[in-house]
Amino acid sequence: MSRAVDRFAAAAADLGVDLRVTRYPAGTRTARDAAAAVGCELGQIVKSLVFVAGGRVVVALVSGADTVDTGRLGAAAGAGAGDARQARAEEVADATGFSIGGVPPFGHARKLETFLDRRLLDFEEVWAAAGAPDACFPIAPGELARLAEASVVDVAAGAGSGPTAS
Ligand code: 5CA
Repeated sequence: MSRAVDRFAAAAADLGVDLRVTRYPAGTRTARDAAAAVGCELGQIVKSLVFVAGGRVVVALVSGADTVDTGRLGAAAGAGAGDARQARAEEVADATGFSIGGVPPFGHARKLETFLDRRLLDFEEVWAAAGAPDACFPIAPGELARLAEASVVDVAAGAGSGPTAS
């Protein structure tokens, strides 16, 4: 588990950033766990969710308070609306190199197209997983978008002016 955090820290260092990773013995596997451990709002936790859209693996970074509208994500990824589904656990591990609960927002085993939901920009600081289900780091959302080379889009259910979630 520490190895995964080291791998993520090395990936961040390769990008020229020195992130402040904190380990939480109580665990940060879910967004709720992470918010409780960090002591921040649920909305400030970044969920790094992996999807398969139009046959490609993509990453959606969304607030812990939100869910992804797969129709919007599919459209953002240029797949047919509705042609996006959440990746299975083994697909997540294969594409990112990390296990569910610890998947970081960047620094993946393969370069994956990444979308950051605009709602995250409402916060000054957000917290994301750092490779393991007990490790998180704080970051300004704009900096997160830059490091993840993410497109800023409205993919949260109910967000923005996209099609209504069914
Ligand atoms: N460490 C926390 C906060 S940073 C974290 O990683 N949260 S998360 O939301 O990004 O990761 C958990 C997510 O993994 C869940 O929201 C859920 O969408 C997804 N997930 C959980 N179990 C499975 C599974 N068996 N297969 C695919 N996805 C899963």
